[in-house]
Amino acid sequence: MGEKKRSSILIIYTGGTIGMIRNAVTGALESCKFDQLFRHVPELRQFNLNISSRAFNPPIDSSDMNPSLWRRIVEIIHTNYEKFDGFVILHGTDTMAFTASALSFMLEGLTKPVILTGSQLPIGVLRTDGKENLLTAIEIAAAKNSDGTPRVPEVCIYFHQKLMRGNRCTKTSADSFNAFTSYNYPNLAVSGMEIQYNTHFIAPYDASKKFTPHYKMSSDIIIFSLFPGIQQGIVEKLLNSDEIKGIIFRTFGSGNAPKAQWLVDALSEATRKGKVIVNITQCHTGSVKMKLYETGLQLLDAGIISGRDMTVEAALTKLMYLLGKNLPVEEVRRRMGENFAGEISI
Ligand code: ASN
Repeated sequence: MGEKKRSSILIIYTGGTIGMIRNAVTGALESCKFDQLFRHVPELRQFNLNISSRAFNPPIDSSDMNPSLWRRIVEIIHTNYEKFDGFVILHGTDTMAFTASALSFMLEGLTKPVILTGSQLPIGVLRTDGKENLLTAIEIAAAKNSDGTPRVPEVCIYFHQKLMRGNRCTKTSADSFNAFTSYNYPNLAVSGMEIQYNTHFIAPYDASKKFTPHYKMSSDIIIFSLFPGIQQGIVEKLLNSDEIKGIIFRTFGSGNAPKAQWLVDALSEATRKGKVIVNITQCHTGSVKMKLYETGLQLLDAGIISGRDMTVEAALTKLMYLLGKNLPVEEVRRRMGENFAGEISI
């Protein structure tokens, strides 16, 4: 009888607290090399897996993450796609939800697990959350269905016993181990003594999908958040700016904005000039419904499109991805409402 082939997992170490050590002079946490990080997890040898790694040199604090580094991650996955069964990305928590969202669009047609994880305490610290996060993320990346297909063929974040769809997550705590929440979509798995997969909510494996990595992301974009008392002059300057092609417009409640005529005029003028403005609520849960109130309806009339229940991270990176394609504006607006990678409830 032939032996079952061991699964192969590629770990991509980008940096983050998980791999940091404290500078004895300044007291601040600084990134360390991948080998040092690995020395703290001898348990990795106990896996019946082939584990390889690639590392950013130097590793970064995730506040320094940017589209060209997303491209580097995509390139690593692209060139190693056939060789590995799953990918684990070690990443700082601060911008992990942005990276997970961006990757969910850049890795079109993904049929393998890409699991991002990290930690709140460095892996060398006694009470670290990094070990459990890393070990379980690897287990999930290698998990197979009884027919040999991957259990979770999508971009996810695994953190503090929860597996979440990457483009549905937000970092919600700066200091709790339970740092991420997926408000508008159920967790894909929960790990206790066993890992309980919420199969119904996981993207099904589809062999007919063709893996198509994308590399272009446009940064001609801004997040703009409303607040009571926002000033006309400042808003008009922003909306008139020629550099800006897309705006994630953070509104109140179910997608409402003040009734002030100057605001409606400025928004209408901006959309008329070809800017793509996406309405995302400042609330954590629920969805934009612009037809519910007069204060939302006027935005619809101004040409603003509904981001429905997308996270800010998902809406932002989806717009970066679509604007990067140089499509006609109307097509960008239409496609913002389509579901690409489970980021939006239709
Ligand atoms: N500043 C760190 C980072 O995002 C925070 C962390 O990883 N917990 O890189």
